Amino acid sequence: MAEIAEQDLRAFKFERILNEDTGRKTLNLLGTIKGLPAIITAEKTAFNTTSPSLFVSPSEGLLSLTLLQKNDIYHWFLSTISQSPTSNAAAKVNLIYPCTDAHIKKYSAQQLHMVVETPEIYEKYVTRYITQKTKGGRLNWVYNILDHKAESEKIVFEDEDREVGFILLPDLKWDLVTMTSLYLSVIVHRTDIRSIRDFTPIHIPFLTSLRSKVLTAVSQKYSLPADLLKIYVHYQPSYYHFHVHVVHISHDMGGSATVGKAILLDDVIQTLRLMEKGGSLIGYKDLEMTYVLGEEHDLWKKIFEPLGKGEEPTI
Ligand code: G7M
Repeated sequence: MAEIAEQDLRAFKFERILNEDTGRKTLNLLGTIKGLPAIITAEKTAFNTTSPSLFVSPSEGLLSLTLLQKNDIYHWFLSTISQSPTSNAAAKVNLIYPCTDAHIKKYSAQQLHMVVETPEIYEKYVTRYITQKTKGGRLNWVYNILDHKAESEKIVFEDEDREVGFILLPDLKWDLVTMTSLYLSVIVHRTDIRSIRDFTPIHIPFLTSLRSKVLTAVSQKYSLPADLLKIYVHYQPSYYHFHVHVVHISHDMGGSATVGKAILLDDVIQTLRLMEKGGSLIGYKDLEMTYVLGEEHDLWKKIFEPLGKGEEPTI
């Protein structure tokens, strides 16, 4: 299977650059493989700090060096670094093949906008969008994980209970090696929660027990204490099956943990506790939610852009 995947990647025919970020050192390419659209996303990995003493070694650290300039006590070089795909990879490369138009939009450079989603907009339009997005195989990868058809060898922890259970495993963004960029996902077994909009105070015990089991599992497997982890959800998420992001505090991964997208799980639980005082019927569906959307996002194109022009949404 690994060989087929590699052959596919090598057969990639470049079409155009979708996005490039020189700060985060990432590159998104669109192309085709055997006539079908495909996206490659590449990200330069963090430095391997497991053997920092070897950093200047000409065989295991900095291989070749070219002095660019020297000025007083300042020297700057260009260098190649000893690398291997298993212990010290140069880049993390993801392939989405075949990809859909939605993937192409998601990975394209685009202008961002802040939007305010009122309970009415959510109820009237966004729920319709969410229903559409749960169809058509978009959640296949989630069900493959829950059914142990994919990634089962990477599971860190599983609680098999159908109601409160979940699987904790590495997110596809993690290189599985660099501890300071640790990135795990919690994918719940229950299928009735599409996003935090479905939460009411009834779910407080579910969320608090999930949080505590995740912290125990991460501490046992990676020896990482709770105060070194960011645990958050996305609104809007890309996939409408409830999942939680568990990320090392040192990892700065661009858009994923930023204001306008990420909401700390602790804040969700606190908000639900406050809502409980107002009656258990109140929930996240009753909040005004402010978040960031890219211009290519269907929610922008079909709902918020028309609303901004005083026009009827086209969802
Ligand atoms: O934005 P949202 O909260 O929906 O984030 C979804 C997360 O799922 C992202 O962090 C993705 O990197 C992650 N993810 C997406 N896919 C398709 C996969 C996958 O196939 N396997 C794993 N392990 N994570 C994925």
